[in-house]
Amino acid sequence: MTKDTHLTFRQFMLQEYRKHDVSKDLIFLLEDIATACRTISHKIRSGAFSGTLGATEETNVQGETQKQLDVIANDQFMLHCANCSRVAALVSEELDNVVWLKDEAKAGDYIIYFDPLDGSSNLELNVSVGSIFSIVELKEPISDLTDASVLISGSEQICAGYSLYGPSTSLVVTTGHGVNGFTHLNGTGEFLLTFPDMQVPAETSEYAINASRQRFWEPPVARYVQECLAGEDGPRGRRFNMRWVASMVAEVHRILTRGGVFLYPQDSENADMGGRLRLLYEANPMGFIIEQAGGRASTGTQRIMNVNPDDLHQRVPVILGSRDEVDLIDAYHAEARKG
Ligand code: AFP
Repeated sequence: MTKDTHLTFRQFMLQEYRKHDVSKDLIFLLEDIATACRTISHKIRSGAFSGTLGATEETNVQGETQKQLDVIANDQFMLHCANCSRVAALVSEELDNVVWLKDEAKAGDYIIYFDPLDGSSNLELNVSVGSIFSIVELKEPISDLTDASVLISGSEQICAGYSLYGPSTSLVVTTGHGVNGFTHLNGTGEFLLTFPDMQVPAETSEYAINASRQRFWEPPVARYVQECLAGEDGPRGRRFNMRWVASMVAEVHRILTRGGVFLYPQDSENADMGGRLRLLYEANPMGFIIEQAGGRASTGTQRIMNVNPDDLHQRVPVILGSRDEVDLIDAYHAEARKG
């Protein structure tokens, strides 16, 4: 691979500006986010030397122990996102409340939601982790700068993306005109377009679920997995493969690359919280990306991007990936509701 045969991130985004009128401010903001991701990638790769792979003594608002790199990654996102004068507010998995960067938020300003380091329990294992982000453009000014004023449905997103810190560092972005994947070229430091127009195949024979939670599953999910496990002799008439990385970014990247379905459903243990994964900075951006690549993203009962948020750190059930599989799991939920 050489630089000459691949568009740089900036070249690609300027094409998007010409073709789809993507705002230049959004392009500058995405370049700042790309810088944050490059820096986080470097800090993860050097974490074993700097002694930063382990935990802090703090817990975040979710009650989860923060890793040192969770804090470092959060600082990078805060620093680089604040660079854009159109950003009015930042919402992070690692922070209890909204950080307002302005005294008043105007129509056209951006709200950025992010999980700076998803899957951080994998850090010491040298297994892939990632950052996830979502951007909403305000249609109306906000006079009352409270946490409640950024509870905006995922259908309002104008951009979403993630960076995957794996054997190479990827940046995958949608601005609502398909999904494009870039790879960080060591040496020049640029993200180059390596996976244009990513598509989730409609059909798949691969699913991802934390099977250790089987005893808590609700009937539609138990039924779906049971039928996959039955293989050629079961109702699906074919074998299914299973994967579980415990890092949503890695699971979504696999689904964008070769198809599949990912489930973190509501179950009897997490029902009180509404599920496991967070709506604003995990489920919504991943839902937008998967839909833009031709897949579907559902809670089992509704489209994820149509969920009306009522809390900054709200959790939701997540079922996303190849369209036919998500349709089938939704149909099992509908049948279960009818009894
Ligand atoms: P962490 O960021 O706390 O490691 O959580 C990762 C995650 O939110 C998501 O990336 C995984 O799909 C899921 O949680 C893993 O959950 P399990 O611990 O049940 O495997």
